[in-house]
Amino acid sequence: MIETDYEVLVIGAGVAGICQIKKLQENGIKSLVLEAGGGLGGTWYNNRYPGCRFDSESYTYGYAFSRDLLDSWHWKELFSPQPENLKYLNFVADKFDLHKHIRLNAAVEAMCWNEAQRQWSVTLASGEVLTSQFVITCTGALGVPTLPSYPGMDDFEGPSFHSYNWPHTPLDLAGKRVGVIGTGASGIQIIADIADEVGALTVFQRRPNWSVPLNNREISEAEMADIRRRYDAIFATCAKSNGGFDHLPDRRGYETVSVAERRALWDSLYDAPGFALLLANFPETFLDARANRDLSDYVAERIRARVHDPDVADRLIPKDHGFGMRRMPMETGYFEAYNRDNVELVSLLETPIERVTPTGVETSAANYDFDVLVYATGFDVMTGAFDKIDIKGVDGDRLKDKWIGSPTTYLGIMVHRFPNMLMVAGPQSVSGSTNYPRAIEVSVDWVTGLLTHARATGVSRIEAQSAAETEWTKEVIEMQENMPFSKVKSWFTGYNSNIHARDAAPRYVAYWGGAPRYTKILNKVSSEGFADIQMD
Ligand code: NA7
Repeated sequence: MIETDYEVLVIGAGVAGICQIKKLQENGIKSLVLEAGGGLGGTWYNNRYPGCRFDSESYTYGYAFSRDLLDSWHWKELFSPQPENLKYLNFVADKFDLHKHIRLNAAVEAMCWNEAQRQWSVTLASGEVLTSQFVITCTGALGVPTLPSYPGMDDFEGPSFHSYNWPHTPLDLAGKRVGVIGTGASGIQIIADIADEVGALTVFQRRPNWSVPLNNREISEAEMADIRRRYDAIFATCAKSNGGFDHLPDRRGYETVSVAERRALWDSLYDAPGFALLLANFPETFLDARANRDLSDYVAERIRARVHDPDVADRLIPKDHGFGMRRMPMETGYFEAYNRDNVELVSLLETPIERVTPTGVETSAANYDFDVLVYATGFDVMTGAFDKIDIKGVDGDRLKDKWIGSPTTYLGIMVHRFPNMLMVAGPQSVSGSTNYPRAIEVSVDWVTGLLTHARATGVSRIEAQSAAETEWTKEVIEMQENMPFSKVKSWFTGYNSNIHARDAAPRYVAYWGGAPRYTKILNKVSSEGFADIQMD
């Protein structure tokens, strides 16, 4: 029997929620996780598409909070695939006996702040209402998929779905005619993975993305033993890196090294694992327009060398943004897929989709027939999960209304007039811009520290002050505007072409000041006794 009064309700049992409930239980806080899905794991429970895997080195993605956990898990690949990642998260829940603190199939529909009782009423889809002193949202960054609005989408006769909703039961694609719309991180993983299995694959690409090899491989027992010995050093590097990765930039100075030396570095980074070419490069290649052009030219050359048809290669090379200026998908054999006879690239910039028909897709130039149609068309990022819940704070103010243009927060963790609501990996935190779990653990510890502080000092209501929220949001905007990609439309800058209101202006949904700066700010706030938070 689930009790109705909790000290803390956590929403979401993904990477953040699992970590958060562990820390709450450790501190003896009466708490429960409410998870909408039929299993824990969040992103790694939901995304079941072929080719779905980490772009972060696996050993930097696992939790760092327990030495015993680090010592008992073997990452089998440098970039672990979805089924293994889900297994890992279940392993964590088993190991720390967390399942009993997670309620599945418990979608939260509404949350209402009760000022007199100083508590939240949380309404589930079933109609059940739970009350809790605090709510911690762990609702994830990319969990609300968005579809295009082409006429006829409902008429397609075969299976059609968003990449996030890929069927959980096996879908046999052998010999099938498959259409994939979208070439972001998800689309690129799918395309490369299924190209040799399907009968015919048609890729509908709007704006091409820069993409470089993931360079995945297996991790042997011996290498894993070595990783375990080096864990402290690995996490120390992640803490120093702006993106929270095991890659640090080359600070020799772009202009001080010869063209041949730059080329040698780029050749080695192109063949190195993960985001090396982006993060272990000269910082100037990201920050300085000329250096960025040089690197973009280099990567374009590598693409041309891999794609046999020069026209196809040209269509795959971005012209509207430089290397690293949008979230870069990582690939394994993606460009080679276009050398296959059964794979065709359709550029929607040249021939846009006009409608979906019962048998396929009609562009301005041709009709394509499919057995299966996949929409890898992205997400309502960062704020989407909040908009799905009717969140009412002081005097019934709606969070959705407050965030209508762009969100405003204090540290990406609290919102003025929404007392006792804390967000882990929320909008304007550093999570959206970094290696997710590294930032999550920092936020979870901070949030848990705040709650234990409130508990110890007999505080029952905490609220970010309005001025502090304004200050933080100003910092978030400033950091984004300083980014060389601030004018490039992508989810990094809060755009989504499939949501009318999110296609006109940038939104400030992530903190771009880097993980070290963010951590330093959080530490300062807690060491100074949370001065910007009203506590009573
Ligand atoms: P992304 O990165 O947002 O990519 C979505 C892709 O879908 C992108 O290529 C879009 O083209 C394309 N798209 C979106 N809407 C349409 C319409 N209406 N018509 C045609 N093409 C469209 O989402 P992903 O799922 O790939 O990756 C999300 C994150 O998951 C990723 O960043 C990682 O953090 C993990 P566009 O570029 O907008 O022209």
